[in-house]
Amino acid sequence: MQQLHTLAGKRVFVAGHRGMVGQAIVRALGAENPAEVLTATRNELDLRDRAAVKTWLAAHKPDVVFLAAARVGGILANDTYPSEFLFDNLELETAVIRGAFEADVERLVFLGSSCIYPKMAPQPMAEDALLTGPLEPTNEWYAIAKIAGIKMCQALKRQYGAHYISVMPTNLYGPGDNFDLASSHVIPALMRKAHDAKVAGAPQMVIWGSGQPRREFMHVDDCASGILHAARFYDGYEHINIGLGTDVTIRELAELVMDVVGYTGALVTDPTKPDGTPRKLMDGARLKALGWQHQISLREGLASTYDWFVEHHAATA
Ligand code: GFB
Repeated sequence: MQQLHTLAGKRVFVAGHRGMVGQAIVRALGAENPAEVLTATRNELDLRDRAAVKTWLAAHKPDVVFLAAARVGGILANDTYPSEFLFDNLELETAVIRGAFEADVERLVFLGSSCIYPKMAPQPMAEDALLTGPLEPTNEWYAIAKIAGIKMCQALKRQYGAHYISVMPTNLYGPGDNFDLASSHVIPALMRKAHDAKVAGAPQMVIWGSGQPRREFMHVDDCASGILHAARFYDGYEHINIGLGTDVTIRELAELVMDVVGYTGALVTDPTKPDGTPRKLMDGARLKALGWQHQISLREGLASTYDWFVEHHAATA
């Protein structure tokens, strides 16, 4: 496999290094021998502020940028705060992607999400399913912002030949995730619910929706390795999926989480909460053809994430 770009010896800016994916990219970058990994906290730099980002990039001169910063959240947060999910992400993408280009950043990797695909996209979802049908209404605001980010990279590539690419990870989980029940994704929510129910000796725990939707879940360290692989081996105009090829129902996931946590109560569904897209399974053939393979099974990943949760959150739960 021919390596197109190197990270070795480069000044690499990870935008969003405090988030779950940003943290995992920083961990994974260690093995790539970059000259320096650059980061900026939210207090140091508001990534939505185009002038501030421009000044920061001019001062720090990165060669490579990973854009892992975004306003993100689970199905309820997306559904409740459409304005923030749309505006914050558009502002941040414009400031960082356009700013990087103006600052002569040679390589940029923009991170999106599997929700960019139409609600009823054929499964598994290949890259060319983009913009072939209506989006899932609970997260169309976030999806539109992420599609715009893909288009920003494509516009700069088409007009100026920029080596800017977009990678679309499937649903992620792992250490550093958000475990707040109102804003989190399903895995941290179920982990917290099962843990709290176990500690309280509660007879049951509740899952949102019907339990029937299917999702594909990837450990964030696998995702970071896929992102770095794409950074080195992919320079296409189209975005590239990062998936693993298997999915489970939310009920199956809940049962697996309960098993990992050691909670033996009953499982109850709450039909007043949204199901979202019926199925989201990625076609990861493009990245696989470039020699990448995920390593961490769902059970193994859930077990290590639960260990992390117990160490970092459970005491305050
Ligand atoms: O992870 P999640 O919030 O995101 O929900 P999406 C996945 C499924 O789990 C939905 C169900 O069918 C939820 O109804 N679910 C069951 C729960 N119990 C719970 C719970 O306690 N908390 C949560 N959060 N879900 C998001 C998008 O969609 O996925 C974003 O809104 C983004 O835009 C992200 O793309 C990856 O997969 O439905």
